[in-house]
Amino acid sequence: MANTINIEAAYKLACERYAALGVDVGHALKTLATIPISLHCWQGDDVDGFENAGGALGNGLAVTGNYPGKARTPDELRTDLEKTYSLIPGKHRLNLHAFYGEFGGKKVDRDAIEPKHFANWIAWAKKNGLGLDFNPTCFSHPKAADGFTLSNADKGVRKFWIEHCIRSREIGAAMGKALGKTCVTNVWIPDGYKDTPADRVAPRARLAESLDAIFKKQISPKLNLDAVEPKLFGIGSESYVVGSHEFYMGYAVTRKKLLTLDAGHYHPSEGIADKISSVLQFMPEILLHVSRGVRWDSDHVVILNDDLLSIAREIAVNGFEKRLHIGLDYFDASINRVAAWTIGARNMIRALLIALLETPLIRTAEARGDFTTRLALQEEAKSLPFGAVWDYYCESQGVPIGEHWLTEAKNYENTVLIKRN
Ligand code: RNT
Ligand code: ZN
Repeated sequence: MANTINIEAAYKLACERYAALGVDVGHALKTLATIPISLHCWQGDDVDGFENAGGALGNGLAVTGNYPGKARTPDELRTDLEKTYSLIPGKHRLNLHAFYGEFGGKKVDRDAIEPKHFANWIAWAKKNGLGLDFNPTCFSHPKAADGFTLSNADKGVRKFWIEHCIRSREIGAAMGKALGKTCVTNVWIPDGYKDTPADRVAPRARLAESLDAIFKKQISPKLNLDAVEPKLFGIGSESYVVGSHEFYMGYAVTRKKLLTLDAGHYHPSEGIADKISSVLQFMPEILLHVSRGVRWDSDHVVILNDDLLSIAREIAVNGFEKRLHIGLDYFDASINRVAAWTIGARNMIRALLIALLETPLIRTAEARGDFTTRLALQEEAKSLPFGAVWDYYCESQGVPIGEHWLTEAKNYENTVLIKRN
């Protein structure tokens, strides 16, 4: 285990170095501790859910890998999450999908879910001091098999999914109420065509109408906030996605909803960082799905790359942390799933820390038109001692420092996960 005295000595030196650049490290750490990350429950079981054993994933979501130890029950998923939270500094949240409800062995279809099916999750979240977020599950279901849900041409199918989404908002509100922490309920649907459509209009008109029906009932924004998630393409919807960026951008602005920006939902070379300051001109809050596409919307584990750092700096430098809800969204079944969560979450937090340590001198250089200094300081920042600050933060939050979290994840694998096969 790393030596506490060394960690603190390195931290002190780092503080001096940053102070010379006008950065108050202590203040940055205080801010960092207030930013929750919503961990996505679906990394723990490869987006299977608990409705029916071995439910077939479809609708453009693809998980590859067969690493041993995936959670098979809500209790196993909760145990894995507890382990994960113990390896991540700070207080965070859990993002649940509707098909992770607990239905007591009964067949409860999506249009019949109720808050009571999430009572164990709520009690568990309360016990662990976590906030909850929610999502209707509009995929992996016979009524989504033709690739259309809220925009389906069949009125009965639309009605089914509208009811599911209405109930999901109510569950979100029940979570918000029980925990005293606002729930964000995010609507994502897979609807789209593999090949060139003849009619691009009708499905979009139907989607707008369905969404209006879903959001008709007013719910206190203290309990639940609604978000809508656009996408450019998916597997099986390569040529046309009904809920495109422009569709939901317009919808969110006119209906006063949150827009969800998923890092994997745009052209492969297009990042979401630059979108944050644009859309926040026109809407009060947004939801982020932090993900990593590799050549496509592949949902790889989030790493500390330039995309992530750019997202984090847009949040931190502008003080947007109060207007942004940060969730992770990826699924990798080829590595230890507790590690997958931990790596992505620690990277998100570490990226925020690096961003919070940005010197104000970069901005002042820009303001006086000194772009030489701006570029020079941006580049020098890449070798500043943020690692020492990160180690100190982990130590002060009582979680493992550096790679020591991996020892714990491996022990957990050898004592708990391995027995599941
Ligand atoms: C799919 C969206 C969506 C899902 C989750 C499981 O492309 O990103 O957010 O990943 O709802
Ligand atoms: Zn997403």
